Amino acid sequence: MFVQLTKEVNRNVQPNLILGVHDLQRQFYTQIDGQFTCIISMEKIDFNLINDNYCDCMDGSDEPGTNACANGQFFCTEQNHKAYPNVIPSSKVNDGICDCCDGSDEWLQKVLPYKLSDDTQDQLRKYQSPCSYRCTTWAQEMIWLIVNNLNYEGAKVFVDERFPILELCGFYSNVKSVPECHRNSIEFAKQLKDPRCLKTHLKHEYLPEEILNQTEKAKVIYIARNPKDTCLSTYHYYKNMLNIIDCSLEEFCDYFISGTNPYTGDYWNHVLYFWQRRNQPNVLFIKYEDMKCNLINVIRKVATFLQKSLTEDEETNLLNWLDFKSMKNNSAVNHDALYQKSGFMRSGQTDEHKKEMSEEIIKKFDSWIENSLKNTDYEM
Ligand SMILES: [Ca+2]
Ligand SMILES: [Ca+2]
Repeated sequence: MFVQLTKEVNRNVQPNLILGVHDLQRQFYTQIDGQFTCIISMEKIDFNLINDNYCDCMDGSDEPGTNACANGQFFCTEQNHKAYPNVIPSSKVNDGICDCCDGSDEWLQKVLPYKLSDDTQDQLRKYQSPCSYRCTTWAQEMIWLIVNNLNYEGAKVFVDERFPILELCGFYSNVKSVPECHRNSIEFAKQLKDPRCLKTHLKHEYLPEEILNQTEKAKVIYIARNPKDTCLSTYHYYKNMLNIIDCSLEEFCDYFISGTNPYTGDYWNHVLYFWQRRNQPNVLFIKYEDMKCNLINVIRKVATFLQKSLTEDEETNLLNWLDFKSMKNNSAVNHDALYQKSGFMRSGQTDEHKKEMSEEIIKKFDSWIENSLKNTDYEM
């Protein structure tokens, strides 16, 4: 049962039109003769009524990105995270609390009249809008736990405080509302005790020379992801979180392929630099897609690389830790109910680009990939 809100509403609050949509439902949000067909209740409405902050469809499907429809659901822009919810009730959209780890549910950046101190927010693990990016990855969590001898108690601390992302101060240095580990990431990393875990997306030229020439004892675990998915995820992050771009996906793909991003440089320079050094004793090269297919295998590789040995029980516990959170938070049950079928989340985890990129973009990518890999032994 879906109920239209009768309160006075402000139409035409327009977020990104496709905000709040599950990857597998994006295909429905295509304009045909200026109209949109409600997904389940099938009424035809004007396309401009999508996300205009008023519930027009009986099934609520015209308001994926707002809280206008009762019983609606909002899908976070980043839908691949194991430790955070991927879908939340619409009532939590723009309520001033960051529910999605990428903050995409708080696109109005509403500031609540009461402001909890940063310490209190940390303690409660509840963060107020404007949100900072808090998504983590399996990799960050898994590596930290292996390095720290499976210290599950210590793993309750916000992951970016345990495992800072070096470049974030470049984006957040003047933003008071984000935690210290983001605003002042380099200084924050300096004061951590050994063994330190540091994460970065920066091109290798920006890394300390000692790491690259192996004179330091530091080890590098490099995680490569399919360039199309990397491009898509970067697009959403820059557009919806950092708000530093305002272009179409197609334009961003051209930019990605051009290799001129000042932080990451050319994708293939980035990946192939470490691929060619994958047999060095201080480098472990992993593909993101392998983590999805065979996590236990990757856990074993990482443990061996870090000279840790895990018993069978410890391996199982670690797998459960990573998996338990996913079971608890990814709302698979909700998805199954929504699609009246099981298994959607599983298929939605890889090759995300196929749902958002046009055939033309994919062709462009494919020929760029083929050309770039001509004289290499890299396998996609
Ligand atoms: Ca509407
Ligand atoms: Ca919220």
